[in-house]
Amino acid sequence: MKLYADPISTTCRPVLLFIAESGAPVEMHLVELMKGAHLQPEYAAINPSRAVPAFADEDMLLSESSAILKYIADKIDSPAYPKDLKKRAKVNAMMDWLNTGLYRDFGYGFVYPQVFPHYKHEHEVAQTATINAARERTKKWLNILDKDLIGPNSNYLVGNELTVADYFGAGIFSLTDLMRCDLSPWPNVQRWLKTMRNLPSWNKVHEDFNAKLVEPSKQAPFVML
Ligand SMILES: N[C@@H](CCC(=O)N[C@@H](CS)C(=O)NCC(=O)O)C(=O)O
Repeated sequence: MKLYADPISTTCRPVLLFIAESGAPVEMHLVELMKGAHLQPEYAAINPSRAVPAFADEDMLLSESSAILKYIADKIDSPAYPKDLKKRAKVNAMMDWLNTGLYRDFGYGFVYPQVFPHYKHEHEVAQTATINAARERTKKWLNILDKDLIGPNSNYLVGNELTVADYFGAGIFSLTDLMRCDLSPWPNVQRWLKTMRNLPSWNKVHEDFNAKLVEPSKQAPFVML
């Protein structure tokens, strides 16, 4: 198995973290976003969307971090992607919730227009309106995640077992380091994220992200959550 990835990417870090924690036999191929390696024709042949991560198992090519996580977990028979139909459905639901709800508003609406020039709106009014609307929607998602989905009794996003949904969510939440977010209004989210940060491979997997994005943005005048 081969993974094409860049650890600065929010959608690559969950896969890299899961591989590191599970010991899955996956060969890492670095695709440096900052050098535009993902835009080269050789990479477009692997992922026509020109985005990371991409994955290969023999002749099968796969994109989408969520699908890649599930595939690797199944391939190595990991309990992180439960076989039980009902448990698996809950993990799938959580990953879709994160991907199409929280990540859409927090990542694409709030963080990326502030951090990446190609996501920034040309007109200041549109930029401010996008960020403000996404910030309010992000808070709504965080309230739901904190009170209804994790709640005071669960250790993880889906009950008390670590699943691929936690890896997926942790990638999105590592963006809170970049944006210097105060998560104290959401104590259950904070507690869960602390558990994920304590995974043995967390620091190593987040080294490049911290050095290339978090550190250089320490003084950036971001709109706060
Ligand atoms: N839905 C995809 C998103 C992949 C994605 O957008 N990756 C970003 C990095 S986080 C990327 O490669 N962007 C390239 C670009 O913006 O040109 C997934 O989950 O894998």
